[in-house]
Amino acid sequence: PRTIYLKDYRKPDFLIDATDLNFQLYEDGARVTSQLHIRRNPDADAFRDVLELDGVELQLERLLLDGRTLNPDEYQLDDETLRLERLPKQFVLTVVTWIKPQENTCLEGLYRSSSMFCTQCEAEGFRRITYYLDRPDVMSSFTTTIEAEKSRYPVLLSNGNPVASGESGDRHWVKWEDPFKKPCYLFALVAGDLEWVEDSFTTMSGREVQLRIYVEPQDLNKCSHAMDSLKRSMTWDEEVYGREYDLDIFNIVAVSDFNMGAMENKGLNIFNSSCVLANPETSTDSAFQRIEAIVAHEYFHNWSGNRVTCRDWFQLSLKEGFTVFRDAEFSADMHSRAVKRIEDVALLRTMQFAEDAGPMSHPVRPDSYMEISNFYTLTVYEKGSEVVRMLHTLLEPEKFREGSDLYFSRFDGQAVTTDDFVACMEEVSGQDFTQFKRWYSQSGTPVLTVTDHYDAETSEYRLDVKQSCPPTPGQQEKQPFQIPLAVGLLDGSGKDMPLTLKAGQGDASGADGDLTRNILVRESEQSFVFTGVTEKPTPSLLRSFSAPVRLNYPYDRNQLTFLMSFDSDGFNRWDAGQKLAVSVFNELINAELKGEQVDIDERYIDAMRQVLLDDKGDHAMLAKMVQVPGVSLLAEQAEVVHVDAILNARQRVHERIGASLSELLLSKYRQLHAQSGNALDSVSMGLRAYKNACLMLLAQGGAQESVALAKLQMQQAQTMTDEFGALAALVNGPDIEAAQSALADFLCKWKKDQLVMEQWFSVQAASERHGALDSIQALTAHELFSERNPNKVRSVIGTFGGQNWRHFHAADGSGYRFLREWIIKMDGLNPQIASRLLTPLTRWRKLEPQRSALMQKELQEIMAHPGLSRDAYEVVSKSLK
Ligand code: BAL
Ligand code: ZN
Repeated sequence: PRTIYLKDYRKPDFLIDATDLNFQLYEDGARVTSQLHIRRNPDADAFRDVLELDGVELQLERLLLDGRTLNPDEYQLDDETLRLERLPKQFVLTVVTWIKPQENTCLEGLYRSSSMFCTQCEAEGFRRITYYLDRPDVMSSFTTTIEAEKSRYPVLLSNGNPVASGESGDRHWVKWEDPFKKPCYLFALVAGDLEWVEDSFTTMSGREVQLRIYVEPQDLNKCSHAMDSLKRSMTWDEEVYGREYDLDIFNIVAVSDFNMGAMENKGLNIFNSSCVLANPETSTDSAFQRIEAIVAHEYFHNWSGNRVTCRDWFQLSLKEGFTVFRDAEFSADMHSRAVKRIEDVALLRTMQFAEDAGPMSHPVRPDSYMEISNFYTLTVYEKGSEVVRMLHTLLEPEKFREGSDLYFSRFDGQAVTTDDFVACMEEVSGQDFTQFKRWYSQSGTPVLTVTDHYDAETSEYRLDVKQSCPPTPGQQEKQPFQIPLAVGLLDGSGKDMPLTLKAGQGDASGADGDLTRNILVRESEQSFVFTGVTEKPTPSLLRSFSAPVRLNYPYDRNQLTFLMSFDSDGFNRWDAGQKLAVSVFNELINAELKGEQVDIDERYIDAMRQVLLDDKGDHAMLAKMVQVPGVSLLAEQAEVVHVDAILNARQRVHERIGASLSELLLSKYRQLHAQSGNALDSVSMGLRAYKNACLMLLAQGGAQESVALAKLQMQQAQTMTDEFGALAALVNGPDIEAAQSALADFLCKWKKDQLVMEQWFSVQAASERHGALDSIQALTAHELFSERNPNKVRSVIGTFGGQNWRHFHAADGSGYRFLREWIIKMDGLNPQIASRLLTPLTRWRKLEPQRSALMQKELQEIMAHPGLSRDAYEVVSKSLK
C-alpha cells in the first residue's frame, strides 16, 4: 500500500460547489445518481487539468458531462479512481452508480444494519457511495433525495432540512437540503422503520430547534437520557463557548452495527446504539455518563468539526482533540471535576502512553499514513485534547475563549489546520507558541525528572527539572517541549504554602502568593526557585495532570501517604495513592523475579484503610482511591512485562486486602448500600460506584461473604449498576458455581436486550476465572454472538485481547493464536475492526522473551496472509519493523 505524506499536501485542482444526490433504495442494492457542479479551483497550487474522483467498489452505470453521456474511452477507471481530462472550466458531471449495501460488511459508506439503511462516511466512506473528491477540503452544498418502499422504510433522513416529499405507488421520497457547505465525510443518510422521541430547544437568540432521536420501536424507552444530555450540551456550548445551533432540526439515529462510537454528520448524528440508548434497568451508571459525554461530543462537533473542519486528515486532531477537550470540560462541569480528570488520565496513562511507546507511535498531527482509519487513536483524540488543555492553561479561561471565538469567526465555513488554531491562540494572547507546537509534531511521551533542594538559611526551595523524550519510529531526536508544570508546596501540617518565584528563575502563570503555580519548563534542564519557603515542603507536582508527561520525582512512601491525606488537589491525592500502589507492586514483582519473598508494605494497606475510614470525602472519588492499579497500567510502566509476576503480585495484594480489610470493607459496603438507592444524580452514582468497588475488593480478596452479598444485591437490584456490579463481583469472586449460576440467570433475564448482552459477554471475556480460552470460544459460538456486529466482536475478542491478561497471555501461546485467527477472519469482513483487534499483539516487544517470540510469530503469520487489508497491513508491518 501507498504511504500518504503531509508534506505532499496540495490544494484541490477542482471544487464541487453543489452536490445533488438521488438514492433509490432496493432490497438488492441502491442506485445513486449524483450531479456535481464542478469548477476549477482558482487557488490551486499548480493547476492540473485532470479530475481524479475517488470511488471504491462502485458499479458505474452512466457518466454524463453537461448532459452528454460519455463513452468509456473518454474517461479512465480503475479500482479506486475515475479520471477525466481536458475538462471545461465549469461543468456538471452526472454519475450513476449501483452499490450493494446489503453486502457491505466493512460498515463504511452505505450499508444495512438490522432492517435499516445507514451510512458512515468519515473518513473515506463516501467514495463507496459515488465517485467524488473525497477529501475534507472540498466543501459543497448538498441536496439529497431518498426514494424507497414506503412500508419498509417510512422514515427517510439526511442532513439539513426536509424540503419536499412525495409518493408514487408503494414507494415514497423525501428531499433534504443542507444549507451549510460541508465535506462529504459529514454526509449521512438513514432509511428505516423507525420511531422517535421528540423535544425542542430554544437557542440563545430565541430560535426553536426540533430535536428527535430515532430508534427501533423496542428502544423507545431508552431515549430520554440522551435527549436530556443533548439539551444540556446545547446550553453549555452557548454559555461556555457562545456557540449556538444553526439548523431548525437536530436528529440522532441509533444503529446497532457501527464501527465507531458515534458520528457527527451535519444535523443527523448517527450513534452506535451502545452510546445513546439507556435506562436505569438496562444501563450502568458508567454507561449513563459515557452516553452523556458522547452526545455532547458529537453535538460540540457542530462547531468544532463541521462549521470549521480539517484541511486534510493529518489535521484530524484539530477537530477531535479540541472536541474531546470540550466534552471533558462539559462532563467536569456536570459532575465531579477531579473524578473526570482521574478517569481521563487513567486512560491516557494506560492506553495512550502505551500507544506512544509502541510501533504505531505518531505525533498528534501525524506526518504520514497508509490507512487513515488507523489514526483515530488515543494520541489524536486524548493526547490531542491534553494539548488543547495546555493551551487553555497557558492562556487561562478568558483569553482561551477569546482565541476560540476568533478561530470560529475567522475560519467559519473553511477547512483549516492545527497551525491555524494555534495562531488564533497566539494572536489573542501575544504568546509565542513556536516551541509549543512541537506537541503537534513530535511523538512520544516526554519524561520530566525532578529533584529538589531546600535551603533553610535563605528559605529558598529549588526544583531542578530535566526533560527528555524517548525515540519513537521515525523520530530519533527530540527538541525540548514547552511544558506547564503545576506545582504546590505543602507545609508540615499539609497546608498549601503561598508561592513566590524568584525573579530571573523561569516563568510561571499566576501571581506571587498563589497556592498553585504553573511553572513553564522550556529547556532540557532548568531550575525554578521559590522564595520565602519557611520550612522544607512536600512538593505536589503536575497538579491536575497539567501536561501529558511521565513525572519522576523520588517520593518516599511516607510523602505519598502524606499527599494522599492532605493534597488540596483532588487529582494529586488520587495520584499519590497510585504512585504508592505502583511502587509497592514493583517491589513485589522485582522480588518475585529474583526468587525472593518480600512482605507487602503495611503503609499501602494502611493508606487503603484510611480511605475506607474517610466519612467526609466524595464517594465517587473514594471509589477511585480504593481501586488497585490494573494489569495494563503496571505493564505499561514496566521496562519488560513479566505477566506471571504481575498477576501473582496482584493476587497477593488482593488476598492481603481481603485478609486485613474485609471487616472494614463489609461495614463500608453495608453503609453505602443502605444509602445508595436508585436515583440517577451524581451523589447516588458515587455511592453506587464506591459500594460496588468495595464489593469487588471483597470478592477479589476471596471473602466468602461477598458471594451472599452479591447474590442478594443481584436479586434485589433496581438498577443495572447494582445488578451488573453484583454479577461482576460473582464472576471475579471465590465461588465458581455461584458465578455460573448468576451468569445463567442473567442471560435468561436479559437475552432479548443486545446491549445488556454485550456486558454479559465482556464480563466473562475479561475474567481470569471464567475467561479461559475454551470459554471464550464457547462465547463466540453463542447464538447471541455475531461476527457481523462490531460491538459483539469488541465485547468478546477485543476484551479478551485487551483485558484478560491471564488467558490471552497463556504461556503456550494459545491466546495469541486465537486472536490471530480472529483477526484474519475479521479482516475479510471488516478491516477497521480487524486492525483494532491487533493492538495487544503490537506490544510484543515489551513482553518477556518467550511470550514475545510467540506474539511475533502470530504477527508474521498475519503478515503472510494473502489479501490482507491496508488497515491490517499498516499496523502489522509497522509492528514488525
Ligand atoms: N468523528 C468520528 C467520531 C467522533 O470522534 O466524534
Ligand atoms: Zn469526535
